[in-house]
Amino acid sequence: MARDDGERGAPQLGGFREDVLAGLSLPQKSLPPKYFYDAAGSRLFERICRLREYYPTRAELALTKKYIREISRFAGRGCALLEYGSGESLKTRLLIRALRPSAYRPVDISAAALLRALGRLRREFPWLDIVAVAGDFSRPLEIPDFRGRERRVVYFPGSTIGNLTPGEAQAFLRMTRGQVGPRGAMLVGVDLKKDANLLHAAYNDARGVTAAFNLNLLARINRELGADFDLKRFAHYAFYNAPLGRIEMHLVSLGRQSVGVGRHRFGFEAGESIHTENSYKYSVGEFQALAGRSGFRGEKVWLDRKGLFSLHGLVAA
Ligand code: AVJ
Repeated sequence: MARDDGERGAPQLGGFREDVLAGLSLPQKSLPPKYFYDAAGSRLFERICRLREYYPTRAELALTKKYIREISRFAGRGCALLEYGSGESLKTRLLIRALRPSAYRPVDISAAALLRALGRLRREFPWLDIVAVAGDFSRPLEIPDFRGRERRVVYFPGSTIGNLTPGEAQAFLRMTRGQVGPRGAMLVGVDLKKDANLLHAAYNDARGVTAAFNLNLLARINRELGADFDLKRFAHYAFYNAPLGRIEMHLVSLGRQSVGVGRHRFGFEAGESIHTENSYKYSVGEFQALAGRSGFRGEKVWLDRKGLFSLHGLVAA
């Protein structure tokens, strides 16, 4: 299990406190989206996935169901399966049923979400060798018993890769290419470029669940780092930045104010924002080109019926 990022005390390189202090000190204040997923945030994200406006989850599930046989054939039955950002592992259950992997290694930053999923998976697949890894996959992680004789396949669904800049995504794919080796493969879920109004609605739902998810980051900083963010004085703001091909989420200060985080203070002008997330969207060609610069070759791509979401089958080049 990975170390506790919420731990108080001695500064840790890249820990929650250090990342928050560093992010709030930047000219454009920003916070890493991986910190959304404490227990409350993971539950809010699961609610987002059920929203009418949030099409990615449904589209990816639909295409996975529709093409499950082809997807399994691509990955190869009996492979060793590593999953990044497994969360609820909903689509994974379909995949495991069809693929019958020899081993399954779910990795997620939220130990709470991982534990909930783990109980279910163990009950549903008593024959499967599962070791869960709670950790941050933005850095190389030691995965127990992953390098056997079987073909190694990494499953990275949900368009989590959209949180990375294209440069970071390329580095991440390169690292994964090293992990799966020359016979390995990768299945990556990637949200597609589409009408900006549809994108906008998906990140500005009528019920305000996405707003609550975004604001929970400040609540978490209050809870874990002894900060005094007034949640009523920040507002959720999400828009599609077309030139950069990404949704940006921000928390906008509703007035001039100052916020304490431990012994530190941060000033906010009215309208000043904290950039909390990027969610990059790719055309099929754009993503295949990115994979091609990362030691992979795009061999397969599956889309849902409406062409909203893509699942890429990449093989080591
Ligand atoms: C989990 C990163 C894929 O970018 O759509 C959902 C997170 N943020 N609504 C996304 C998210 C706001 C989601 N990812």
